[in-house]
Amino acid sequence: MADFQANFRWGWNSYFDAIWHDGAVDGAVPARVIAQQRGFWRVAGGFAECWAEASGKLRLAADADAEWPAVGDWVAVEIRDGEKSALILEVLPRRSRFVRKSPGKKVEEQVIAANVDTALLVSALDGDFNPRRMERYLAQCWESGAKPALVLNKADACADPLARAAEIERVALGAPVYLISARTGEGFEELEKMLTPGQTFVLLGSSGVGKSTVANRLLEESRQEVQAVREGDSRGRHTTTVRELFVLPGGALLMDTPGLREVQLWDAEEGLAEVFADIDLLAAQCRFGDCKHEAEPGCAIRAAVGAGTLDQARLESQRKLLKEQEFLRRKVDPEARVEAKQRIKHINRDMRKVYRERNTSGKK
Ligand SMILES: Nc1nc2c(ncn2[C@@H]2O[C@H](COP(=O)(O)OP(=O)(O)OP(=O)(O)O)[C@@H](O)[C@H]2O)c(=O)[nH]1
Ligand SMILES: [Mg+2]
Ligand SMILES: [Zn+2]
Repeated sequence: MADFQANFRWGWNSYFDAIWHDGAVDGAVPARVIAQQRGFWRVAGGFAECWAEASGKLRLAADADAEWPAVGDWVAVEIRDGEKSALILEVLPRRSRFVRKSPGKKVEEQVIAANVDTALLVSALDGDFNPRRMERYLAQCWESGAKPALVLNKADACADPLARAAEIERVALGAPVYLISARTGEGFEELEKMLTPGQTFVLLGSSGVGKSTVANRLLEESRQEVQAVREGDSRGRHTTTVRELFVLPGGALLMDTPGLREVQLWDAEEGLAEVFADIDLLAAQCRFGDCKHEAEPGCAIRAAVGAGTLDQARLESQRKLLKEQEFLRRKVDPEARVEAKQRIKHINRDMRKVYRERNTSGKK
């Protein structure tokens, strides 16, 4: 019998409880993957924590990258050597998953964070601020099944942080925006209110935006290494190299991640539709159904750009991202793509519904 009480500390909930009872593996206990290193996974649960290996059966079954355990996954493990090591038997179905293109030439997806409830999409208000990049993160987030929260860090290093926040609000379309400084602690009270115990959060963003500094402040200790950004362009130095899941003093779970080099959108068709919902709504008002928003009369999009209610850059950003999607689609095996999509689809829909309801009821 698994020690569920101890698992709640690691984010166990009724969703996984139901799955566990449906197909419980004999003699196995649930565990959460909290770190990963070359063929080993650090797992935590009712038995404290230890390093685990993949069972022979899992090795055989996991032919695609995305089927291997990822940080944040709940797995069924067999405990060995008096809780000194474990064997991972299977990966429980994921509630949400952040994917990216596998490194290298292979066109395959790789899971970078699993079972995240809310993604903290971090950007910094120093030299490297870029709302267009935020759109990519948002698309990826909507596609993952996690909710987004936009975090603007380094408020102390910016002459007009409120103007920047207003700029991001236009991209956020209702997702909460937090203005903070991990250096001074400004804005952390608000941020911490959102970090509900038992919920899983991931810090995502480019290198140098201060993800690990935020993590350290939330952990109330210097657990993660931090390094100064480059002088010229405020870019980071890729200080954090592994993904790791921590329990915060308040009971929420937080994953720090290495800075993303470039967000390669992976199959984010639905995510993109969410991110640019404002543009699609406008397009529905164009006189012609097949309006290209170029020189057609009665174009609602051009009118909005002219009136200053829609940023031209945002419009271009949408086009660029859609083109990228089209490119990927042509490269990926269509059958694998459909299968992967169906697995995540219903989860996505439910999450968005919850999110919308919350949004309209005025809560963050
Ligand atoms: N002025 C200012 N500097 C900050 C703030 N937060 C972080 N920094 C600095 O930004 C630099 C990068 O911080 P990190 O926490 O290492 O950034 P990171 O996002 O974890 O970077 P990677 O691990 O490379 O992805 C460090 O010099 C931090 O001290 C802040 O709120 N204000
Ligand atoms: Mg870091
Ligand atoms: Zn138009």
